[in-house]
Amino acid sequence: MNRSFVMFFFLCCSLFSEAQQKTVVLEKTDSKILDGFMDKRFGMFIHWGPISMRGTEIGWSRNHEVSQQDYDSLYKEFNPVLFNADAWVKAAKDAGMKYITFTSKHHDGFSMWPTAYSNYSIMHSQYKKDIVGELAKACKKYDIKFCLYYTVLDWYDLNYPIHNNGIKEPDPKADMTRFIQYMKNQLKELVTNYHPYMIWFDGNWESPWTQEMGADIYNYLKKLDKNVIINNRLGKGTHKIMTPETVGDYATPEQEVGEINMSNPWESCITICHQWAWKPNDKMKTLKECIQTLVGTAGGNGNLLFNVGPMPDGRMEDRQVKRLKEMGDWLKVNGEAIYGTKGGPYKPDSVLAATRKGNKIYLHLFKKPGDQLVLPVPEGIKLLKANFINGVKVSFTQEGNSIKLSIPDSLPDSICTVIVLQMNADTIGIPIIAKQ
Ligand code: FHN
Repeated sequence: MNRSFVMFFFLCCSLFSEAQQKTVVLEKTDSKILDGFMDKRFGMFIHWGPISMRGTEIGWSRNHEVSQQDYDSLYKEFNPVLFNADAWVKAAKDAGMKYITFTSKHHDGFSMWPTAYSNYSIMHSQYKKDIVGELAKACKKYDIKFCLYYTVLDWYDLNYPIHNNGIKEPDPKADMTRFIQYMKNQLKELVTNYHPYMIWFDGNWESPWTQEMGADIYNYLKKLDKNVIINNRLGKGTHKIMTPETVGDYATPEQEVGEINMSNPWESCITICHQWAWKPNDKMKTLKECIQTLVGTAGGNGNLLFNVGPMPDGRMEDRQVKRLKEMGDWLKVNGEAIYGTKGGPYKPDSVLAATRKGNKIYLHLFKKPGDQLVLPVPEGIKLLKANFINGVKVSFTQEGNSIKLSIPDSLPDSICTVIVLQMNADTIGIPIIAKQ
């Protein structure tokens, strides 16, 4: 076989394997790492950037409520002198949150760290400090996992073919190959300089982005850090659930509590107010809504990524910090029924959600279910003991596969009362039960 043919053959093989690498995910995140992520149950999402100076939505208000020219010049005035990373991280810690996911770059293309690959960054604002780096340091100090949001679409960078939300026709002068190299350069900076525990991708829905690009970036990141957790918004397709085509490690239902799922990890991202970025006088969720949202996600075997939008001066709103602290106070009493648990076995409904750990089932009552709570149990499962999480006994009877709990006139916690059921066996094997 002559030499040139052999060289041509090996060239084809290497091109094929490189092309292959771009289309399939080569090495998935270890399931033990994902289990550890799911045990955390509760994280803080933070959407912040120069647009907070206008109080309109990050990315989406560009060329809408705010002219493109005005939006793209905001960074020149942006100077959040009251930004204090320790204060933000402490607010998350006091809320009982175990990780923080921060918008390093949103759809407006503005980078909140000293990237070497763009002048459209925090280092070219009035502020000139590394916001991402400050947050990473504070998370390490308070033992909170540091995670980063990074957008796939970039309406600012001219190499990305769509230059504003709503534009359908890609710009023929754009260059996706150069844009993906820019993305890889920035992601390498973020991973090697800040070591994020998880990367939360977004913006995978526009036409220039393909499944192959998503798989290529996933493989690229795994070469940089095989343990970094990656959400399911790198490939194309639905965010709500994992499918065989999904590129990423977990599903990301948005502004809703996800469906119970014991097979695939998921995390609901939900705002404490209405807008992702700060909006003056935005309507904030009640404490009941906040806690029942958290319990509903845990009851469905998912995590809650709960979003706050800091103000233009760098502070989080007092009222939001107070609301988060109230959630933390509830978790101080009831945290064993949330952290490190699995969802179920009872499917969440309007009356209750359930979580479980070892031989214990935790019933989270959203409201009084009447004087009795009747629950089915599988063959061979016996209830040995029942008490409120504050230790007060709950009387019960069991007849075959049905247990009856006597519920007192008033529940110890009007927002969400937890009852601990001690069973005669490990509860993880109990299949999901939709109560009659
Ligand atoms: O367009 C973004 C939006 O601004 C926000 O970042 C949410 C958070 O999940 N994700 C996208 C909308 O699905």
